[in-house]
Amino acid sequence: MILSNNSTLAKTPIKQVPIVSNMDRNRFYQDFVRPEKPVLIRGLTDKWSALNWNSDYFKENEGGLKLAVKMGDVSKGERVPMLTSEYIQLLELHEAKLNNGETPDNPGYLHDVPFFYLFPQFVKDIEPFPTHLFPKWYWPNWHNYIQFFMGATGSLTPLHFDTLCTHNLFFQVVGRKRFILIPAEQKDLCYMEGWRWAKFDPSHPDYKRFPLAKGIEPLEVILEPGDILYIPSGMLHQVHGLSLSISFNIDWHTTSSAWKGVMSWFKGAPKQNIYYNSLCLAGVGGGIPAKYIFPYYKSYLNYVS
Ligand SMILES: O=C(O)CCC(=O)C(=O)O
Ligand SMILES: [Fe+2]
Repeated sequence: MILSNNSTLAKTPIKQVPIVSNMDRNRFYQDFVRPEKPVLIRGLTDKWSALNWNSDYFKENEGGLKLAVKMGDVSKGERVPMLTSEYIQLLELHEAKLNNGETPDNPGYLHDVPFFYLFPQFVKDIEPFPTHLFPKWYWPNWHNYIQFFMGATGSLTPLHFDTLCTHNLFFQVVGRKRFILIPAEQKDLCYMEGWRWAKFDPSHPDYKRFPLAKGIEPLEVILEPGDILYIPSGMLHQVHGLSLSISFNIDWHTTSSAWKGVMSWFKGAPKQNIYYNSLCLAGVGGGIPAKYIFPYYKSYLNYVS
């Protein structure tokens, strides 16, 4: 019997990001940062009390400060101010409706907020923190560089790369997320619109509209609570919330990625990027301590989102 030719047309399974338990500094830089390979790291956050966060705990500790929740497409989006505890309650209600078979309205996405800078009272919940994975320049007040995400099942961040061409360590705290990653060198196959967002959607590929995208080689990974994902500088990523999810990242530079960021001026990066990347280069590469740079860099934490 001749096997149906369809079997040869079946999509090759998407490549998975390697998973390692534990990571020391030398291995991280040698095997992953320098060769720009993504990796999922387990076993470095086991002691975090943040893994048990809930809405009552936020209510007791947030001190009345409201954060901007993005409505609609996060790459554009209007913002609505909300208490963290109010928003998490809204998310819990949303999840209950989904479990009930209803189709609730999109509850918005708390996206890219400098949460631990605004609420240092929560820092103890993410200690001990694996600072050994970061360049030493970031060690004093490491929590100031964190950007925070809280969202519902079905939350989506469309395909993009991080605007300063930073490396990214992404921490999953509550719930699960799926990442699709595309190597930086394949950016031009993704139909970029503006500096960093792509028109191509790797989870619903439309090869008629985007024929060049047939050439991309995506990777995939699902993050569980306590997981850390390393995304190399310039790598594109699309992010799907698979449940109610709380996560955060730190975007950080090495001397070499900060240079790349400064030089991105010649590839069409916005001029503010050159300002922030020059500050990082002066700090990480030039040895100027963070306490002198941070006051100028701080506005990036609101600019990025
Ligand atoms: O978690 C998300 O929805 C987006 C994450 C992201 O784009 C990032 O960490 O750079
Ligand atoms: Fe990103």
